[in-house]
Amino acid sequence: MRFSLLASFSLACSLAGVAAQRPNIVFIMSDDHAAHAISAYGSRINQTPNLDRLAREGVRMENCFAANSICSPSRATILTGKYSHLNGVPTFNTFDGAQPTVAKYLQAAGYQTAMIGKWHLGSEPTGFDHWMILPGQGTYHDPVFLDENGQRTIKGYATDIITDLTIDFIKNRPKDKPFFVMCHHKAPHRPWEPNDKYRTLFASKHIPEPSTFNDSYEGRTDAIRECTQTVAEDLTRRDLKLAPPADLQGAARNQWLSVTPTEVTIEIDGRKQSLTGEALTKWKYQRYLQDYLACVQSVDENVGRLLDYLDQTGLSTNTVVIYTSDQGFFLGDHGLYDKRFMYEESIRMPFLVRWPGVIKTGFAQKKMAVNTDFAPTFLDIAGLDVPAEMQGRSLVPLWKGQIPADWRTSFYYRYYHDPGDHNTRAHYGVRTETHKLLCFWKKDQWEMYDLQKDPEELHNLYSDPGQQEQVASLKKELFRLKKAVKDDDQYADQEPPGGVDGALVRRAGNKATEKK
Ligand SMILES: [Ca+2]
Repeated sequence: MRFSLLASFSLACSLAGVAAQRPNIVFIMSDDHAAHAISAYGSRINQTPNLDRLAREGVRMENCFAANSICSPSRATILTGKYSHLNGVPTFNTFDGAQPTVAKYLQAAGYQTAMIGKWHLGSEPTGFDHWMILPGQGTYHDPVFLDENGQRTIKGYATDIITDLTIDFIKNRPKDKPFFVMCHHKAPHRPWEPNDKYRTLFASKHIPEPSTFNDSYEGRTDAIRECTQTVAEDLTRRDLKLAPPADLQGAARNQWLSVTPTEVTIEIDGRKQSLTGEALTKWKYQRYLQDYLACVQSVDENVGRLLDYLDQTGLSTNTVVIYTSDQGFFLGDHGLYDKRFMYEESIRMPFLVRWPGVIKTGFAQKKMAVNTDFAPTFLDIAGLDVPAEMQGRSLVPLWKGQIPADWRTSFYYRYYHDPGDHNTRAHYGVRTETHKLLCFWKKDQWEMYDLQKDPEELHNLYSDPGQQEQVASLKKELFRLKKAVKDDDQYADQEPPGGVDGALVRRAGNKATEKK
């Protein structure tokens, strides 16, 4: 009897010890930050020393993918661990906050939870002890934030402020609980407005064009020709930061800014020069990337600031820090900007993670991760079971260099927003470790790529007579996965009701959110 009491007491003590030691989770996510604009991922166009530090001190996931490459769907998938067709956010639909989320599970298990920054899911956040979000897209300068009690405008630059608010949360949290904070940057989303300190950082630099910048689209389906996300034709005067005539006001000014110019007059060494055609396209690329990369520079600086804060407070040793983006982005690749397509630059999410003393350091993991894995991973970090309804699995073993024997060698993708903002055709597809098959289902048009021989995805082999066995095998895998993830074409023809720019944006006022 005495022994058993003693045993119970020591068990209780050790459980309390374990509870106190549960790791904190700092999840930093930017918006539209392509992995190929991070030097740790081999960027040819910029340097990101603070993100590189995270890579050096932790693990870099080489093949982490968004299951539906746009903002709100990726966010809904990260919160629920489920594909769009099961979480109800295939495009820009209001997220049903009554459903289970990883924040709710962590909160119920004793974590202090917070959501700071860009939310873009339409409904008020649930499962968070504290939240402070941008309405809709929010603004880069002097942003309005909504919280549990109301709203306030904070002077300054969004990326700096979101970091400040994240640090404030960590500072003021109850110290007897582990914490989980989602620090979601607005940057580097369009319209790519840099902080003043970085505005001219890339102005005098020539940014090399990607090798596929002049892709002719030969052999591809109609989709890439029909989309309106090209650098050559679809960037607006607003995107290019062209100054409207001083006398234009209100609607007329907005109208002027939304024009996609076919001729631009610039001044070089005091002489005016008119740009058209190829010269204009090249100039547009420079303007786009100069501002995009300047926005990334602020993100990198602020990741460093957060890492420094964790170091100074001694929190680093028991805090998992993750950096990712809600999807990738075309940086002139295939002549495009934006995301949406199932091509590599769009679906690949940067994913860096540091967990001192537990996972590898300076290690690159090539096995495939999907954003459905994030929620199960957070639960695993917290020592919690993963509910069966979640469709991904924990990435923690991969970070230790352990590859479960049944780890995925293919993943399923589905994009719905057609015509959407960029006339991008709906499609689904499968990516294996060596190949990719895409189906633009509304037109029954297909593309197939050999990723080993053609990593830039320039040669559509779908109709190649020598590839029919490969095509058949990929089709079989595609429909096996579609069934396995319970995609019954729930949203193939019709979207669920509601949008992400509704009530919260109305509450804050239209000026609190930027135009897409
Ligand atoms: Ca995004």
